[in-house]
Amino acid sequence: MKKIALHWKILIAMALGLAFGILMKNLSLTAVVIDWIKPFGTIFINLLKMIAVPLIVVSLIVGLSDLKDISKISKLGGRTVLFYLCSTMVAVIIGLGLANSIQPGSYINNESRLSLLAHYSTDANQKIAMASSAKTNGPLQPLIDSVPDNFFAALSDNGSMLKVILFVILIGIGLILIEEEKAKPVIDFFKGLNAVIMKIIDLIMLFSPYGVFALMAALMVEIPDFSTLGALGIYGLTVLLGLAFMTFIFYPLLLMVFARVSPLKFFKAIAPAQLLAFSTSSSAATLPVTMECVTDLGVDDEVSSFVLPLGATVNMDGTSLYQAVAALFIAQAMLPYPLDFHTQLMIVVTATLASIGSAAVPSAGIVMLVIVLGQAGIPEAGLALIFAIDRPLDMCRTVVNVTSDATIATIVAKSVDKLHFSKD
Ligand code: DAS
Repeated sequence: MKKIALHWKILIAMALGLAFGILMKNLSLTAVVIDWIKPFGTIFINLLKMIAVPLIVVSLIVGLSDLKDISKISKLGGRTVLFYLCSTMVAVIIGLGLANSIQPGSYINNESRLSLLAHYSTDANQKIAMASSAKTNGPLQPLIDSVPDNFFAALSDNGSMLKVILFVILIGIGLILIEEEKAKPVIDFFKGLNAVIMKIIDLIMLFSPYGVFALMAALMVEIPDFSTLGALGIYGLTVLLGLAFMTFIFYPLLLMVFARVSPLKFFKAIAPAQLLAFSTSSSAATLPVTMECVTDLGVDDEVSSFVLPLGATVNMDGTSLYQAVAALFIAQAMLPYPLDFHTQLMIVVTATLASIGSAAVPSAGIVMLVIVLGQAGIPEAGLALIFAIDRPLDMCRTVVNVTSDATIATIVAKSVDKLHFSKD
């Protein structure tokens, strides 16, 4: 209940922040908001940026070390991870496709864009300078750039997240390859640290209604007109369009092709899990109900008890689609040049990996978005632009995360003949 209460507090804070910002703007008291309210929004964004790198490092190591069991259940493990990775990459590519064609960031008029840049100029100018220098490198520079020469230096630079992720993946592989008794204490340490970091995220989220209020009020005061609000609305619709495509086109196709299962029956069976995912914004909180729903559907416990917990940890199609759209929206809104193909390819890789590292808790996706933005050279300050409307999108993308897990559990069950699904 606490999580749902926080839910509504955040949505109410959004509305109050919007009203308060407009009121202060009309009373010509914008300086009060900028000096006394906006700092709480900046602090909130900094808290999210603070926890992002420790979260990706620890949750990736824990996620990868869970794969250690997979080598034992080889007939399930390989195809499960393959389906998870493919569906996540499809989600990112759909997100990029929609964001490139709809161009939500272009709906911000130039005056608002300049004002956004003025408020976030240091961050944006740094990225613009980095991007122009990067242009002069050779074609294999990205490959060189993904190998850290100093892991700890990479940890301190959001632009080197792929270096951090590569090193962490090597640690995970090392943990899988060494003897069980040597790996266990290390895995237990990281599992404990993961629990601590999740608790820190819980605490940060307790502050989120105040942070969202401040961000929304500051946004209303700083933007010269409502074109930015309109652009935010189109950004939100772009995310929802992508999530709807995944839910009503992509997964039904997968179910019909790979499991010969009627999408109608499937959705009827998993509706309770989708509703809980929508109201809690947490795949982890929804997991017990997701397992119940797929069992009722006919998926054998042996499959669901392996595929779903892994999916709740490493498979977040809704989150990765959202991260792709959000990254492009911020780039379109704050950078004076379009993102080239290589940078967008980088987003596919980082968003896929970031969604593996995203925790199954509310707002995990926007915490991990820091990784995607940093690696793609997009100003992280843009988080302030989108955080104000993040919660409703989190509710929807969590539904997609859960739907994807249930879809793939059904397909894997069918592939090992553990699906006792009555045909239509
Ligand atoms: N709320 C996360 C989940 O539980 C998803 C996200 O934050 O993107 O799946």
